[in-house]
Amino acid sequence: MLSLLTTTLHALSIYGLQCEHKTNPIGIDAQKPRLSWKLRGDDPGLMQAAYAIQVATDPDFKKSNLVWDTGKITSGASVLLPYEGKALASGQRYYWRVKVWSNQGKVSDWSAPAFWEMGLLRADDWQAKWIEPVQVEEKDGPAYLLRKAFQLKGKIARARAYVSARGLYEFFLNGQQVGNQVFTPGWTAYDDHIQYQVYDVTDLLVRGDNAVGLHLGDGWFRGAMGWMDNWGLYGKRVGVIAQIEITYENGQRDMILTDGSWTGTSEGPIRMNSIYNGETYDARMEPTGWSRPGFDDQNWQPVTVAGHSKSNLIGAVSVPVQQVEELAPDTIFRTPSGTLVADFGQNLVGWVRLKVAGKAGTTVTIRHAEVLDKEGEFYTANLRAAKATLVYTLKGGATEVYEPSFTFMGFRYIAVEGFPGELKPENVTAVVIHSAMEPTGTFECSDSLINQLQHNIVWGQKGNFLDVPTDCPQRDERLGWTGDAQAFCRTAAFNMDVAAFFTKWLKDLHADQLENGGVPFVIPDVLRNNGVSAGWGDAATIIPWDLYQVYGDTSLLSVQYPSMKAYVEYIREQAGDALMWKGGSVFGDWLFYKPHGNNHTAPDGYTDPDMIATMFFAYSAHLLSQAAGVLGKTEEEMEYRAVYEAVKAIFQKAYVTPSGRIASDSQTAYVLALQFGLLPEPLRAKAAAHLVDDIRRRKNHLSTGFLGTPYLCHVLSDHGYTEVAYDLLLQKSYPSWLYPVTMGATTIWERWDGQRPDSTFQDVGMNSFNHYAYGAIGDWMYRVVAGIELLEPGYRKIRIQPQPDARLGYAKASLDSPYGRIASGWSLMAGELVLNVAIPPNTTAVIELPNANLSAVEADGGPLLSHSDFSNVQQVNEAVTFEAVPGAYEFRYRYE
Ligand code: RAM
Repeated sequence: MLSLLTTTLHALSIYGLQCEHKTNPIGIDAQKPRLSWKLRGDDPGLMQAAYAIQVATDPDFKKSNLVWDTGKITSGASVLLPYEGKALASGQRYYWRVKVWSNQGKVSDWSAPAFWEMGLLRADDWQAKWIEPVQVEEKDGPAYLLRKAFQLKGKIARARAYVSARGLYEFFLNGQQVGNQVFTPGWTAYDDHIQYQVYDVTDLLVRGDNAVGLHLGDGWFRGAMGWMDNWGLYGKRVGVIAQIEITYENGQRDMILTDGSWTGTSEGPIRMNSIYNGETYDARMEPTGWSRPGFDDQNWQPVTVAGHSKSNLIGAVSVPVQQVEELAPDTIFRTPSGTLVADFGQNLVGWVRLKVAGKAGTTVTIRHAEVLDKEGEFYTANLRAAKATLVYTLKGGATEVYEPSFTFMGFRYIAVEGFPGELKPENVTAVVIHSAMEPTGTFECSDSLINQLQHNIVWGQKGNFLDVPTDCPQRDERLGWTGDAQAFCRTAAFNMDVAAFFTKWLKDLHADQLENGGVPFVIPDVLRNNGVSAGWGDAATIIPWDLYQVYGDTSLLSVQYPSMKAYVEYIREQAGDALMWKGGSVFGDWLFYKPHGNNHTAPDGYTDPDMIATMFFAYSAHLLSQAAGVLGKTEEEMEYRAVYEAVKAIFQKAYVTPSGRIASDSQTAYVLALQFGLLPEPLRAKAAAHLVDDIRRRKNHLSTGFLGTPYLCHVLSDHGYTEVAYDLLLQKSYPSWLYPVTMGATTIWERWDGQRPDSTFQDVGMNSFNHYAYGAIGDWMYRVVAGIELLEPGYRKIRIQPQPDARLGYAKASLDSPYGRIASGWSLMAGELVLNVAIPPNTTAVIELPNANLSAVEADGGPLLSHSDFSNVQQVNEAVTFEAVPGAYEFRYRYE
């Protein structure tokens, strides 16, 4: 009895089963999908000693259904194990489960089964054809409806639909919209690959009469993207492909395919659709029942079959874009000039759901804005040419509910015109839309402004991770700027699980990489200007390396390796024998702080762009060399290390003085040189001191742009200036992170001074209020303030290294890592530091207690020295360091 009880108390179980970074994904193309799981159990020091995996075609896991049965494998591996069983078949669902043995001799039950389902693996699995409705080849035209009625002759056991579009589609069966995704099939480097989605439609089909409908808009495919007139960049015609595969209970199969027998019309309710400009919807034109059987489509026209390739169709890698949350307006009011405005209290991305009742033909217009101006008026000038307007015409009768299909807006405020009757909060709901990444991180501290900053960083991520990491979700841009993405990637990976999101985007990056290896400014590359800029193109090396670090994804590193290498070779070619990348930086340290007006004393934060380019050359060569090392490419590891060393030497010669001063003498110059390891040891402390001098001269203000900002506080804390880093973090006047917070920001701004203290705005040509790049400070808040750092990829080995500051009473953070939740939180009161730490199973940790005296540290209520879970305990200067096994711990000591 007693032993039974002990086993239950200390039960060992498994959770968090994932395949290819996703939970129960459907539509997997990988031939060897990779499997991950996490351990749960309260035995201190819990490690996995062995595992067994079973994969079967049926959840009963009968022997005859098994396609892979590893038996017991002695190994601690639990993250991204490639499937090694029998060949996987198109469209087949595979169930899998895991069992583990612990280092303490326990064995778990089999986990609850998870599954993944294969997509259409071969181009000839696609029997459907691309079809196109009769269409007007014009900008901002109507959306199209396509349909087909069909009969099914038996009871349905299983049905799947595989759907994609050149354009954006909504998919309907028998009058019902299928799935919970929006903006399908997503935005990829369309010339290279287009994603398709897979839907389980078993319950939506019936024996007898059925109908399928597709609603088709322009989206990113045909719509003009960017500020140039590039309408129709990927194709001037939109189209769809759909294949519904049915298995009857008697085992017979049927297929419903897009082909020449479908009909289509442009006479649907969406009269205008455009990502930037919005949507015009005439509800009087809704053809009732258009996706049901029995609908009279005799006025519709036959579609044409198009010969577009099917071999470029890939199962969706990206995280589905979904309606994630909803917000009601805080207030509805009239501006001084009389505009009727609703304020949702949060700058967000998505659209408004309108509920309205009125006479047929009444038109309601909704415009969107991020901010109000100085006079309290609705301000849309910073949207530039984007109209971001919804125009809805009522059909009349009962309450009508409308939300757009093929557009999104970045807004906090809406202006409503033509609303019949009084506009009440229940009439307008903001629907927040983004790639539905799992939240993985939390950060909180005693300072409410910093908490608001963290909130703003997270909302900047929500607003700009809409299938592609975009720069600004409101104006006529919304592009996948590479520099922004590399600056923010590590922070993003704390807040949410971005593994699949960036895996997808890196595939686009590789696809759109220029022939000479250069990486375009934006991915997908709609600018097509062959431009490459240092710090932007380096997304090719930085992001795969970051993802490898954070998720332990070695095969992603190996998939991206050719892209990384091509990029470094591109720079090498540009730099020539001199190894200096002259002219390599188009954007410099973008949006570094420049004082405005005449009454300033501090210089601006300008950094020589050529120097920046050579610094990134060195850094990218260094990352490539490290990647080569991980992948066992020893020769290339040596080769690129030599490149790194050579560029470093050239950099020092050209730009560094013997006193550790760097040409440009800007914060970013010191930050990049130190962060990228470009200075000889004796000059590092000097350079760091110059950096601090500059900050002090500016009265504790930063002056960095997109490239310097992510590393600024890291460099300070790495060189013993954590206090200065806190001075910057806590700074409330601009330029600083908290200044926008004091101005009521609910997201991160594009510019340090987007709105000045007198409420006037920065340059209207470029002033986004939802732009994540400067949110890169989040990484330092997690890694240094709270102290969650990794020592081995995937957080297999963790370092807990908080660096408290007495100006905060407490700070705490958590991260759901590939092995489970890591937590670190401290409080500092009356000179006593209390630190709580959680280390997940199957990892090890090094804990570093700052400012501690070994003999005086208490751990879990007793002396640290006699705690049995720690080893290698040492006093290293002011810190106490030791190794810890998985478990939860509390430390307490005088911190003076
Ligand atoms: C603007 C945006 C974007 C930046 C480029 C260089 O379009 O600020 O974020 O990356 O410029």
